[in-house]
Amino acid sequence: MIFGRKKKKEAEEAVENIEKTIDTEDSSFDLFKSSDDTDNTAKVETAEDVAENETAEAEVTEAENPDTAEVTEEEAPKKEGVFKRLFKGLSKTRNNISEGFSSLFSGFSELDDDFYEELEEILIMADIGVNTTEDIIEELQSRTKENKVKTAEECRELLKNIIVEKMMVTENDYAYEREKSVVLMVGVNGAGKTTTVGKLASKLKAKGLKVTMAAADTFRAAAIDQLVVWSKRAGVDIIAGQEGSDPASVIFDSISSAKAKNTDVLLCDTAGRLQNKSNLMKELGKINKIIDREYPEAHKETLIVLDATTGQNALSQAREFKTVTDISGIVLTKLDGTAKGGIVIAIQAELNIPVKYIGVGEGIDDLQEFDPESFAKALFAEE
Ligand SMILES: Nc1nc2c(ncn2[C@@H]2O[C@H](COP(=O)(O)OP(=O)(O)OP(=O)(O)O)[C@@H](O)[C@H]2O)c(=O)[nH]1
Ligand SMILES: [Mg+2]
Repeated sequence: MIFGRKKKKEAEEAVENIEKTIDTEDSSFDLFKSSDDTDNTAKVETAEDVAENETAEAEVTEAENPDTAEVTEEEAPKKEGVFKRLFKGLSKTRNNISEGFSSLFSGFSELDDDFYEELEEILIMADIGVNTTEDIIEELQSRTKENKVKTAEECRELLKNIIVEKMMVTENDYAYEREKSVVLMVGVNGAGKTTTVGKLASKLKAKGLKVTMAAADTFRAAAIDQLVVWSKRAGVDIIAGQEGSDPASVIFDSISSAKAKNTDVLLCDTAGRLQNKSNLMKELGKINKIIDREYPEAHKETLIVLDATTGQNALSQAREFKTVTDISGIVLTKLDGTAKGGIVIAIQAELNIPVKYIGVGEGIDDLQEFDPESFAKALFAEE
């Protein structure tokens, strides 16, 4: 334990001050309602309650966890190349989309209306979305004209290029890795936030960065435990409070710890579900204010974690979050579990936010920086 009662008091006061400035009005955030929303009401408490709880920050380090090596070894997946993992992770989407592509490109001898109609159907079936599909088709029609392309087979490369151009991530989108930074993981429950914090911690550590996790989902004890397990797997430090403690004070303490230990990246897990949407938004607001005030020099990155298997619903979740917090990037998880991986294309084209990471499995190595070229290559079944 590194924080004494004096520090605790400081955190409580900081959080209290922030709370006073936050509007408590309810907003229309229906995505967060769930059938058991009322079950856990008593568990979330305010900053004042934290003192009574005597929140104990647990700092779990590699040294304190002798079983770290064991966990890593046991769960170490077979090392595979990044592209191979992506290729495998996209197999459901590829089966869906590329069989259509094959018959389209080999079945049509000329680029007539039927060709474009069939292409449109394939793209929409893969969840690329109506607007993005229309854009792609229009662009393809104009480029085939421009390049005097007459056969369907020649069209393939043009289509691939257009799809790659729709995806907007650049090297600059990972600039946070080169600065002292705070990464906030947000999203609805079950999207994959905690898992992504774990995978990302491991990835950043492998790049030689010093990472600390903040367990700011204090809503359920299981959420804290889950992140502690990931911290062991990734071999990084974690700052956690007890169940029911104030998430903003966990963030406050994590920032103090990150500064003291010269941490490069502070990765913050947040709750996906509270009693209701307004609590969740209020909590995010408090967390944001604490970061802005206590660590203004840090590069702030807010990643929204979206479950690709929820398809177009993921898009509306992102839109809702966008209304309450700045989002700098998207993490699209569970691409391995869907045949509609085309959502990757739709989501960035429609939201104008880059997909920075994709999840292609549950293992620690199953998070990838999003690479449009490799994605298109895997989609068009080229190995
Ligand atoms: N197949 C697959 N499963 C994933 C991926 N990412 C996360 N999951 C699984 O999705 C489930 C939910 O993930 P969590 O990380 O607990 O989700 P969360 O957003 O933290 O959820 P809450 O804490 O309830 O808000 C877990 O069983 C994960 O293993 C992925 O890329 N592929
Ligand atoms: Mg979680």
